[in-house]
Amino acid sequence: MSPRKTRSRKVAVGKEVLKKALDLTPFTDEPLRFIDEDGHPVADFSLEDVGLDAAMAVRIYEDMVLTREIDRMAWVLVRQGKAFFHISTTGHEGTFVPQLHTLTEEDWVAPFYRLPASLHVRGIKVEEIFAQYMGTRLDPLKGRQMPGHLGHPDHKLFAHGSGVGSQFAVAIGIARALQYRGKGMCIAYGGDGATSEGHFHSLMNFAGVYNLPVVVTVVNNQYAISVPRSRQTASKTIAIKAMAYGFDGFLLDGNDPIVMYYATKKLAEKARSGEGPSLIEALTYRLDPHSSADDDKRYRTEEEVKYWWEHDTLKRMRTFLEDMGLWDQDREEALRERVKAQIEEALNRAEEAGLPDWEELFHDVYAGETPWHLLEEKHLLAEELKERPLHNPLKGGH
Ligand SMILES: Cc1ncc(C[n+]2csc(CCOP(=O)(O)OP(=O)(O)O)c2C)c(N)n1
Ligand SMILES: [Mg+2]
Repeated sequence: MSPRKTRSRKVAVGKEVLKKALDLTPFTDEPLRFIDEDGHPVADFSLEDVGLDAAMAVRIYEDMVLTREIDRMAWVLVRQGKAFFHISTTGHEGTFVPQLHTLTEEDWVAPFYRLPASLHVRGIKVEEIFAQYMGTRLDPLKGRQMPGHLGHPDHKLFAHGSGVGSQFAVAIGIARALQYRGKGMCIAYGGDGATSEGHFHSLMNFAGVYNLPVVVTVVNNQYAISVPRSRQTASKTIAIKAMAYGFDGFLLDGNDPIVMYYATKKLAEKARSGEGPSLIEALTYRLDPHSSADDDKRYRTEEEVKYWWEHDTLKRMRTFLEDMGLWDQDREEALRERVKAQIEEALNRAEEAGLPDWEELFHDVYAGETPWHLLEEKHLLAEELKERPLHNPLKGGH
């Protein structure tokens, strides 16, 4: 083929890709996307066409960078012994940040452990995120949860457990309650591995039967610790599973923040207006090991990880903004400075707050009187702490 023919074919393919994404086509074999794997638009479109304006496009990128840097700092806290565990968000920013930006104050989030570094988008303070990683006084959960299991009563984010997929079951109740009240929707998150749990079936089934206001987002980062997606399900895609439950499923490029924003905005509105549930499969990649207790070299190749770092969602979003004339090196440097200062300040506040009082362990368990067996345990612990005081790895503290 001549170079001109090759180019015109590329343009035609690009237009087809654009149309499929704009139409929000369900059940495709290839992920819907607006930007290619390097970040350039797949065809000509304006920000308006994809429901964005310049301020929101820039905001999404800035929040993705902040999310990345919070996450990198969390790894440092583990190495310093200030947090005992970390589950990384790195690589998932292009999924979570734009999605969270489409939500209103009425909406609920049923989270899982992959989200925390991005939850400032939901209005949670950066210092609260760091405090939760370290379990200090500013932690909304007062150090009683594992690091990375953030919940917040003021931001309609419930405190989830560690059991894979367990948040799906809670999302059924949340979505049903919102349906009764007639406002808001619930975005329910889980990984590719979580789709093998019964809770996923329960949510999908009730979502279809009751027409629940829920957008189920399966973050397909292609692994459940060491188990690859191919060992999780023989389905061609995860999105296609929605067909059997009676509603639409959408395979999206989870590292394309533009399509994540566009699709989630539309599907969340659909849910809020009583038109029913949707399933999103966000195809992405976990750039870090599963957690600070994992060695990913044992189950995936360096070449594979390198490929995904080269097509990092942050790079793609930056390239897109540059193509749109919204970003340059000066703005990048100014942003990096701001984020660095913000992180330092938030981290200091989180750390200087010190550890919560040990008595907190017994608070908020029962609404009424503390039952006798907890009082007995409290007494025993008080005795033990006299002999062996708590170790405090933080610089502040009480
Ligand atoms: C019921 C249950 N089984 C096993 C585990 C251990 N575990 C924690 S995370 C995880 C992997 C889940 O993978 P996925 O759902 O794909 O989410 P990802 O961690 O990849 O984001 C496993 C097996 C658990 N927490 N709960
Ligand atoms: Mg996974």
